Order: sequence, then structure tokens, then C-alpha cells
Amino acid sequence: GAGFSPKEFIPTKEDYAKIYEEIAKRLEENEDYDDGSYGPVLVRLAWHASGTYDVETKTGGSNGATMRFQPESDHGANAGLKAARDFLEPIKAKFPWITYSDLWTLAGVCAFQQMGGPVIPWRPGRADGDISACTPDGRLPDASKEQKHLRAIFGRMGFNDQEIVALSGAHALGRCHTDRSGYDGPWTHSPTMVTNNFYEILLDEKWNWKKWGGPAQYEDKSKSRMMLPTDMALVKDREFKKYVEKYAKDQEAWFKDFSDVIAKLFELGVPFKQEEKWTFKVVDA
Ligand code: CCH
Repeated sequence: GAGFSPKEFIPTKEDYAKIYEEIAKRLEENEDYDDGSYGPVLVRLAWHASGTYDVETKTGGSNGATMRFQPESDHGANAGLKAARDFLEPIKAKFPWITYSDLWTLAGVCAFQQMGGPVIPWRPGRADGDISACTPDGRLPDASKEQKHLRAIFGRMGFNDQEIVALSGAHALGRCHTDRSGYDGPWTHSPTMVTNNFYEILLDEKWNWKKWGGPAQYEDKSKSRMMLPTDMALVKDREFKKYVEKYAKDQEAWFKDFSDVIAKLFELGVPFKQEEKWTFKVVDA
């Protein structure tokens, strides 16, 4: 007979579910990292892998996982994401048949769901590229800028105003690190839980410039939460603000829209063969 050859192995939904479960388990086993979870940095890895997409030239996007290579790994926006890539190495070693590009986006889905977020449909089909597919620096947003820049950067990926605002709510999670982006602090008081709190506090808190030697950023009265200039642009701009108000009032509406838009983000530029999208069950602690 032909015998077993790794090339003939065609993974099923169950095989990918095993990887989801393994990532969830590894998240639980490593709660000493940062604010208590690798979840936020995994979400950021998946976003930065995908957010390089350019609709016009059809380059960039999660297909390729080119952040494995210099120069893309050294792009300023990707500082600190090595922690997320390294976190996933034991998973890749255990399931060598998954591509890095599928693994990084699946890890983003898993992290988001495990932190209490909505279910995100996902499907496999990304292939790893080589160094020649690295995208030029400057495709990801610059936090020191405002609405015009956001529309240019996200417009290049193919997103509209509503989608920009929906995606931005991910800043309920995680924090800024002075040794990565130069900015400092978390956006919310619950940086490892998916909530619509980012929108609520954007509207309800009073934000002042932080007086410090670092890059220009905002802080709340208690000085325990922060906003980037790009975050504040979402309430300075009337069109953006409409959606901030909507999502601040209605977490379910945000959950629904976020699930749609992040699924779209993770699929930008990927030449899928599989039509069907899968959902994976949250793994209980
Ligand atoms: Fe973001 N983000 N992000 N962001 N981001 C940072 C951290 C996270 C911008 C800048 C920054 C999205 C959009 C934007 C996350 C998810 C998303 C940091 C701090 C900066 C700066 C990095 C550090 O120092 O470690 C800008 C500008 C934009 C423009 O819109 C979108 C979209 C998403 C996902 C959908 C997550 C999660 C983090 C936390 C990472 C961590 O390590 O805690």
C-alpha cells in the first residue's frame, strides 16, 4: 500500500479544533504574562499580519505570514510581537501541518473568544510565503495621526467608516508598552476581557494630554487609562462618532459587527479553496 505520508494528510475541522483547544490551554497555563494573558498580544499579531493588505495591488494580508522575516519583523509597528510568535512555536511544533499564516489568525480567533468575545467564523487556506513577499514599512496605522490617516490606511485595506470604528474597539484589550510602541498604559480597567468599554469611556471620561517625556497621548483623570491620538479621532470626527455612540450603548451590536469585520480582516487577500467557514467552541477553564 501507499502507507502514511504527511503529504496525504488532509486535516478536518476536528484537527483544527484540536489546535484551537491547545492554544486555549496554553493561554491558561501562561497567566503570569503582562496583565495576566497572552490573549491581547495574540490578537495584535493576527491583526498586524492581516492589516498590511492593499486592495489595489492585492499584496500583503495574512496569507504568507511574512512577519517571520526581517525586515517585516523589525517594522516599528511590529515591536513586541515576537512574544506572540514565540508563544505559538510549541503549537506549531506539535501540529507541523498547519501553516504559520493559518495558525496566527486561528490564534487571534481563539484568544478573542477565550477572553469573552463573540464567536468569529474562520477557515483554513493560507499558505506561508517567502521573504520576497514581505510588505514595505508604513502599511499599519501610525498612532500619532488622526481621522484622515485612519481613512487612508483602512481604506487601503477596503474598510469603511463603520468598519474602522468597529475594529477599533479591540483596544478594550491589552496595553501600550514603553519598550514597544513608546506609549504607556492600558485603555480600560479590564484589559483581558472583551467588552464595549473602550467606546463607553471614550465618550464618558474626560481625556487630557499626559504630561510626560514620551509620545503625545491622552490620560483619564485617574491617570490609570490612556487613549492614543488615533483613538480620540474616533470622537473628534462626526461620522466616526455616530458609531462610537452606537457601540457604547449596545454591546451586542458591537459584538456582531466586530465578528463580521475581524473575520473579513483575517481573510483579506487569501485565495481560499474552501467555501465553508467554521466556528469553534469556547474552551471552559
Ligand atoms: Fe492597536 N495598538 N492600533 N489595534 N492593539 C496597540 C496595541 C493593541 C493602533 C496602535 C496600537 C487596532 C488598531 C490600532 C490591539 C488591537 C488592534 C498599541 C500598543 C498601539 C500603539 C503596542 C505596544 O506598545 O505593545 C492604531 C494606531 C490603530 C489604528 O486604528 C486594531 C484594528 C486592532 C484589532 C482589531 C491590541 C489587542 C493591542 C494590545 C496588545 C498588547 O500587547 O497588549
